[in-house]
Amino acid sequence: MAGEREIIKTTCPRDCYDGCGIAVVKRGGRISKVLGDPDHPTARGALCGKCAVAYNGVWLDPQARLLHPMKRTGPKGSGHFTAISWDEALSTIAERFKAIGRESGFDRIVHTHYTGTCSSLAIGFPGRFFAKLGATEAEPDTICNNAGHVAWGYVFGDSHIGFDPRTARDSACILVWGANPSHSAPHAHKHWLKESPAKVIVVDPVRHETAEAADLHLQLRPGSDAALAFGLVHVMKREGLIDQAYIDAHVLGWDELQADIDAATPAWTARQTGLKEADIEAAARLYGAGPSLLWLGQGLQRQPSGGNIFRACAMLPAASGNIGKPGAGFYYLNDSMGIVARKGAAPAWEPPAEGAPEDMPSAPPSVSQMDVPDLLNDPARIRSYVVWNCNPLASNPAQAKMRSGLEREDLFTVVIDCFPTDTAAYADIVLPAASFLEFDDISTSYFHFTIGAQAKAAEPMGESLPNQEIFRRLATAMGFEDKHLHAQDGEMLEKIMARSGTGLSFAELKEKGWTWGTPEPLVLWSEGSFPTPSGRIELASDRAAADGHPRLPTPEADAPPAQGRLRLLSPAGKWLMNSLYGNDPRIIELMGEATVAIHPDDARRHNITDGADVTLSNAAGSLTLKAVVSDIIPAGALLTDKSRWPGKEGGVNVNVLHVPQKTDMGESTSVHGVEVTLSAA
Ligand SMILES: Nc1nc2c(c(=O)[nH]1)N[C@H]1C(S)=C(S)[C@@H](COP(=O)(O)OP(=O)(O)OC[C@H]3O[C@@H](n4cnc5c(=O)[nH]c(N)nc54)[C@H](O)[C@@H]3O)O[C@H]1N2
Ligand SMILES: Nc1nc2c(c(=O)[nH]1)N[C@H]1C(S)=C(S)[C@@H](COP(=O)(O)OP(=O)(O)OC[C@H]3O[C@@H](n4cnc5c(=O)[nH]c(N)nc54)[C@H](O)[C@@H]3O)O[C@H]1N2
Ligand SMILES: [Mo]
Repeated sequence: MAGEREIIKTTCPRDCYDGCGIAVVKRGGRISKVLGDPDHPTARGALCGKCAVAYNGVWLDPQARLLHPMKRTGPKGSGHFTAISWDEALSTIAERFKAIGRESGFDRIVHTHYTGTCSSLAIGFPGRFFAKLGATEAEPDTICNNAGHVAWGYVFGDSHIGFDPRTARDSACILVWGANPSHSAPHAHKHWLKESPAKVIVVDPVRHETAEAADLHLQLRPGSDAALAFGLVHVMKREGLIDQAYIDAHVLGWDELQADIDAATPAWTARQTGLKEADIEAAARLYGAGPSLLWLGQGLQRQPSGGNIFRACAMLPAASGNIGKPGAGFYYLNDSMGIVARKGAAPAWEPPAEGAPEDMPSAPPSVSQMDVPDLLNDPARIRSYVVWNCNPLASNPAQAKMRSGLEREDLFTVVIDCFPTDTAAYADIVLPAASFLEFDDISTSYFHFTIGAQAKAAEPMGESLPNQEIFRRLATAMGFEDKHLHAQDGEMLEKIMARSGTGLSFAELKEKGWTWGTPEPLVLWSEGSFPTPSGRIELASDRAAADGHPRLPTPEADAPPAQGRLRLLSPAGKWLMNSLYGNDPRIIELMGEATVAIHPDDARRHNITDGADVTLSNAAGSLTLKAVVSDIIPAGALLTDKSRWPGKEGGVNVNVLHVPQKTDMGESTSVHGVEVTLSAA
């Protein structure tokens, strides 16, 4: 019926804390507008700026999307392809995989994936295929947050159970440490933080919008966070804000830490961090008095000593007993659905794989994303690179080395994406993925306890298909008949809902659009037992020691960069979602030219004026950006944004400078520890 208006409720599946509800407006059967759902508690009727633009821009634009399977016709990187049928694409891939398996073993097929879309089936189902194949996995979290996971695994036994944000109504203090909600969780910045009665403290080298709006901003030197954590606990102890009863019942290692805590006086901490003693004391008093929430950002652990920093920060809730009471808690990530279902171990995005045979090949060891640039250049270790749900040429470290590896004629590269990314230009075969507007799925937030339906609002564009359908077809092409590789979406969605603890079927969820996982706020960790070997919070960890780490967190701060060098931070920007949206013309306009913020003292020292072109260089590469002279960043540090499309920036983005140095724990990225020299271009 021409012109008839229809609203379809769905959920944003981006890798974002917010997890907004969406209202898709259709007219005459076509999507006319993608809006925030007015009834969704996070979205409140508005998408964030970037999604509002891109979901009504490139996501709806057939010119911008990948529409057909394609094979390469020009040199790698040229972007010359010709459309082929699904049958030809899948049989080409299957033949190459079988030949590689025969000649070298299936572990020479390396697949890399992350959170391009986070809805349950689209992110979880393809793993079944690669497990059956026996391919090597590039460890996904090592590009993002693995140091924090490993560290909090030692301390709390689980890094996927935090606090319920709804409990903030009972908080006196919220400490946001190394996260920038104004960019990475825009709705949490706008509503959650502003509406809670709590005082907000931000610990961040950058005076971002959330820091600007906070009651107290501790603008410390990057990498000095462990020293600050010890300093805060020192003051809490001095002021009688330690909860000895909680420690006696639930904490291991407190006594062993006393010498270091006593030595971390405000004067010492101020020297290590560059902060004022009075600010350190004020923060400790506010946090220690509680009830307090502690949010550790993913930016915080992207440092060479990110694991130690996380273990040091864990002392704050453990020592002050800010755990397991209304308004008190700590948070890194929430596996919202798993927590609600109280089923524990299996992540929510993993649909139950009934029908998986017992005789699956044992998985070859995964490789860290920090080793991928070298790996791609080593024909003995990799013959095929399969990229899905990520864009490594934009996001991975050592961009120049990534590119030279991708140029190898003998590397059979398959890229599955919705858009023709920089990485896709190097593929032998490109497969078009359907967008989240084009198939049913389930999407949760990793902050809020909301569970959302992803509802199909349009047919897949061109010949594109959802990830899960692509991998069912690939299984067929390989001759894999196992039932779990051919499970249908409807059946898997119902199974997820049956486990969800919400009591809803998928059809009911779709009707409502979204639901709270539980009607009332959850007070997490109130039982006081932790899934560690001792059942306590292990500030002292024998497991860490057995893995070659110190038994205890240490109060070290990173040394300031060597003479002439500066530390470059490249966290989440406002207009991109990792590299997503980097091809949207309006977004490109809104972002403007890529800039680097330089403190006035450093600018003077390097003879750089505001607006000048400057070149940043290190062993990995060099990059020219426009200087913004500003004290938004402390002296000794520089600030730019991550993840523009290299092809739109003359061939490189900030990751050309990203040295793949591994974090102290978890073999993860230490991108906020990158050091560069600075000169006028
Ligand atoms: N310098 C610097 N670099 C960084 C970071 C940093 O802080 N600084 N942060 C790092 C972090 S935290 C992360 S998580 C990584 C992220 O890095 P990536 O995982 O590479 O993330 P994206 O760049 O967003 O790439 C996701 C891709 O998935 C595609 N996609 C979207 N939906 C679908 C779908 O349904 N199916 C398929 N097959 N594809 C889809 C998108 O079009 C996009 O090209 O980047 C890291 N890189
Ligand atoms: N708009 C937008 N939103 C996003 C993303 C995006 O690209 N764009 N990416 C998504 C993804 S994949 C992720 S993982 C999250 C990440 O979101 P966040 O958890 O917020 O992490 P980052 O943006 O990497 O960095 C957050 C802050 O860490 C600070 N930081 C850097 N070094 C240090 C340090 O040494 N000490 C302290 N205390 N702070 C430090 C940075 O200055 C920055 O302000 O955001 C998600 N949301
Ligand atoms: Mo991330």
